[in-house]
Amino acid sequence: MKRAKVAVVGAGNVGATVAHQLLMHEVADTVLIDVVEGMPQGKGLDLAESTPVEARSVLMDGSNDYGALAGADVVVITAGIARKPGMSRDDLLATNAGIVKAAAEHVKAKAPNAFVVVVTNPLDVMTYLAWKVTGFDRKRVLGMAGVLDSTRFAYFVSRELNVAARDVQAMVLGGHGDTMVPLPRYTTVSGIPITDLLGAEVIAKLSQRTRDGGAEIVALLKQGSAFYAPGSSVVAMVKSLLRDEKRLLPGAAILAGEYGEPDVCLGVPMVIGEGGVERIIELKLGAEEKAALHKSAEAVRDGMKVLKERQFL
Ligand code: A3D
Repeated sequence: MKRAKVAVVGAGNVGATVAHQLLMHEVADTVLIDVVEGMPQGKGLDLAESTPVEARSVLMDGSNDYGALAGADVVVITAGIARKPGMSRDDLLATNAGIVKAAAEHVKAKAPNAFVVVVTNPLDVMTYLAWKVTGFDRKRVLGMAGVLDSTRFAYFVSRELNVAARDVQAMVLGGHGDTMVPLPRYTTVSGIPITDLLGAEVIAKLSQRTRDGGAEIVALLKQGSAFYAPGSSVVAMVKSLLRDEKRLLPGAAILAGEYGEPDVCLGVPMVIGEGGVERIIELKLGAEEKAALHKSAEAVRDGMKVLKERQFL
């Protein structure tokens, strides 16, 4: 059987962490692609040299040449500029749009059958751009944000209740930003909704910490942004794609009217398998949740407007 191949565009903190976790979980042969001369080759070789001691049977490599995309089953796009303290996600938009557009053009030309998992911020807008530029079926282009936002929410809940983190399942929808929509009703500890376990005030506090989760880490690191939990979140999605796990995860999908939102990219629950985004689950939202999701979609549309003004779309 042919071994799966993942190409990770952008060999920075998130890209290298994704590659390391793909190695540790033996998911696929992996190539890191970056514009910095020698860096992806160095990280690729360093990773490869750990395979004997880790007893992992995967090949790891690095390249400055987008030709290395050839044969990739999944392309993870992490190339871009990371958010700096005090910088809003939207400040990143123009710079990262140029980088993602170029990467997506290469994917279209060199890996026309691949799934694309976008990580570059602002996430929902960049995923929409990658979808437009590749022209791929919307099932094949997805963004990673909801898994990260949900694992953060789950972690905060687990600490608050002093229960095992693995027993908490959280659901966070919407755009990856200040307008994300944590859903306490659909967040459970071994099936028990947290609304039965925690007071409204505490839930509101944990939801806000989740919304600020990225900024909290940026402020602590002083340089760069989170990469361990983002790396784990990307690998969960890649594994589900390549192993046809059919996991139901929150992810950024191109919507065509689901949740009443046409032509936008937004975080929704999705089933991920060998067909890509095989299904989008439409939850029955309350009026307040619906309004919050719509506000989130409008924030993404603001970013799309900037892309149009600057002729990226
Ligand atoms: P960083 O460590 O700076 O890595 C980015 C890499 O991209 C660098 O090595 C650059 O050299 C490389 N790069 C720049 N331009 C190109 C290009 N044209 N082709 C190939 N490589 C290029 O950043 P990071 O890894 O911490 O973050 C990467 C991106 O992911 C940023 O946009 C972050 O904001 C974003 N991010 C998103 C999430 C989400 O949950 C959505 C989480 C964490 C990071």
